[in-house]
Amino acid sequence: MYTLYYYPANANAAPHMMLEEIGTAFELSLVDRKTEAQKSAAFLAINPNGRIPALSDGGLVIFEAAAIALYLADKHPGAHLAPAPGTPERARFYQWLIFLTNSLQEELMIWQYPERLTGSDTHAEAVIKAGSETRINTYLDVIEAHLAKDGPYFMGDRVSAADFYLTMLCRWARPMATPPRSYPSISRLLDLMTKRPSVQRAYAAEGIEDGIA
Ligand SMILES: N[C@@H](CCC(=O)N[C@@H](CS)C(=O)NCC(=O)O)C(=O)O
Repeated sequence: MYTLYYYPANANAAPHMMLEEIGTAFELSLVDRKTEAQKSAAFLAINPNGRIPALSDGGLVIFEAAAIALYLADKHPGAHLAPAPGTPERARFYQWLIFLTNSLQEELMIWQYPERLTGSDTHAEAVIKAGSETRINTYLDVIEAHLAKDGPYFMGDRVSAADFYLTMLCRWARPMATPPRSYPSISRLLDLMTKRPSVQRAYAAEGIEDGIA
């Protein structure tokens, strides 16, 4: 059985929604950030980066949310959460999922925690945060243009792991001056995703009560 190591609405959310969508058996294991449990020796043995999430599947333990998402999609092909390997659609799917995790997610980390880069330099912190927010909006522009042309989902008419991933990231971006919800095609995708029972079950299980994205 799978165990997903999580903290509410952290980077575990995309794998968690996918586990619900797949309908497979899994259990949740809380890594309590309030007590810095992600930096405990026990959790560092699971993810040496001290970051959430991680997934265990029998003897296999993996970290990185996108890697977990890809693993789950491949292990459960009947759920159709990724196009078949070796196809042009799969290439396009890789493009979007890697863009989400490598560009948008990383930029969101900088935007949320600029002080991790700037220390006590509050002027630098403000500069970094503003520059980061501009870059996030540039990435959202790219996603919006794609979804407007070829949506409503990343892969057209069929939901995929990339849509769960974007839903997770858009929640984090809600406090932005120009948030994801102000983009019509992203908002349409979020409306579709937040209506899914799997998405609602995952966030409810994590104790999220202030809306999903
Ligand atoms: N690239 C990693 C990022 C994971 C990550 O940064 N997780 C955050 C929560 S969303 C975390 O564990 N933060 C705690 C910390 O940095 O100490 C992934 O996608 O799994």
